[in-house]
This record gives sequence, C-alpha cells and structure tokens, in this order.
Amino acid sequence: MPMEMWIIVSLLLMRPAFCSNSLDGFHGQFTSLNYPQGYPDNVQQSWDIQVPRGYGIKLYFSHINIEPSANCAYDYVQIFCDEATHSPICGNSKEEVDFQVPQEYHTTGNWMKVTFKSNFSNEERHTGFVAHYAAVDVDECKEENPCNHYCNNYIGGFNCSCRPGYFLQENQRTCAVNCGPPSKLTNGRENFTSTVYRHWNTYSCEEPYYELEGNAVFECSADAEWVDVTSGQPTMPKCKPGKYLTKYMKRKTT
Ligand SMILES: [Ca+2]
Ligand SMILES: [Ca+2]
Repeated sequence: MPMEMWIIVSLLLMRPAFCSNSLDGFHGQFTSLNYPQGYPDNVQQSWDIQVPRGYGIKLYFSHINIEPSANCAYDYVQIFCDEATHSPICGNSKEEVDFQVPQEYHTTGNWMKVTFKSNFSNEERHTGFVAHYAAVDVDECKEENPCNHYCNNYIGGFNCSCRPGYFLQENQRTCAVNCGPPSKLTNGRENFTSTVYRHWNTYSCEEPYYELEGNAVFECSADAEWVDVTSGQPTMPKCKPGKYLTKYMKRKTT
C-alpha cells in the first residue's frame, strides 16, 4: 500500500466515532458501541430520549464496565435531564466492591440525554454499558399541585375538578363561583368584564340627568353574590335625578 494510503487509513482509524441517536418509544434499551466486545477508543455517543407529553422517564443500567479513573476523567457515561447534569459514571459494576450501580434516574420532564465518551486509550478491554428506559406517568398532583380544589392524576395526564357550586375556569386549573349578571340599575348601567369570583362591576348613572347615590363598585363574593366592596353588603345604589332634571321637572310642573 502506498504511503499516502497508509496515512489516510491511519487517520480514519484514529478518527473519533461520533454517533447521535434519537429514541422515542415508550420503552427501549441501548448500549455503548460494540457491546459486549468492548468499546473502542475516542468514542462519542449520545442518545436523546423523548417520550410523549404527560410522561416522565425512568432510566437504569443493568451493566456497567467503563475504564475507572478519578472523577471519571477518562471514559464516562453522563445523564442530562430536567435542566440538570448528573455526575459522570464509570467503573465496573461487577468487580469493584465500592462501586454501586447507580440507582434509577427519574425525570419529571419528557426528555433525557445520555452521553458516552471514551478517551484515546484503554489498558484493558472494557465492555461498556447496557441502559434501559421506560416512560412512566408523572403524578402532576404531587409534583406541582396545579389545581386549587381537586386534582385527579391519570396515566399520561391529570385534570382538575371543583367543589359543588363552583365551576372550572377557562385555564382548566382554578375553580370559582359565578355571580351571574349584576342587577340592573334604573337610569344607570353596569360595567363589568367577568361575572366570576373577585371580578368587579362598576355602576354609573346617566349623567348629568341622574346622579349616583351609594357606592358604585361591587365585587363577586365567594358566596356567589355581588357585594359593595366598601361595606361588603349587597345594598344596591340608586340613580337620583340630577340638577338638570330637577330644574326641568320643576319647570314642567309650574
Ligand atoms: Ca479509555
Ligand atoms: Ca399523570
């Protein structure tokens, strides 16, 4: 073989093996390169695991045999999930007494990344690892407590429900009472954007012919009743004839 060819072949053999994989099933298994024959030098592998929304991921290793080194500086497996990076893993789960096969890893999000990296040498053969993952339900009611009344967890999701007399708001999370439309004011009008708990209604009169007597601002209370925000009472204000109208009426009667 000519010299040039030898150089090309040597460079190809030395070239790091990059490999990126996507896994999107409900469960699966993956291994380091060439498992169980022993992984090569200069390997970089990564696995992006994605399960459907509403599920988290459980991951565990059934076998690990990676060249041991201080802080796993040489060769290692590493896990990224829930915006956190876990410590690198290396060593041998079978021979080393002190080595503990890592416990299961759990995510609350539906994505996880696993990377494997080997450096330029191994003094002896190391078989690598076997990892298993599965989609598991996330109990959103425990993790987030997203509902203000009842939270109902189910596999792949959750929903909220309300105590009697309340209804679920558009956000599908919070429960509120509904006061219904506020009472009409003779010679006046109502001004409100919503009729549910804690929303306000402001009365006004047909100025300048009528003037408001009493308080203008009412709130939908927890008892599903419009109450005056100042007094807490449901006492309605009134629209009384104003100066113009009083003069006009006087003129008309004289
Ligand atoms: Ca190595
Ligand atoms: Ca769930």
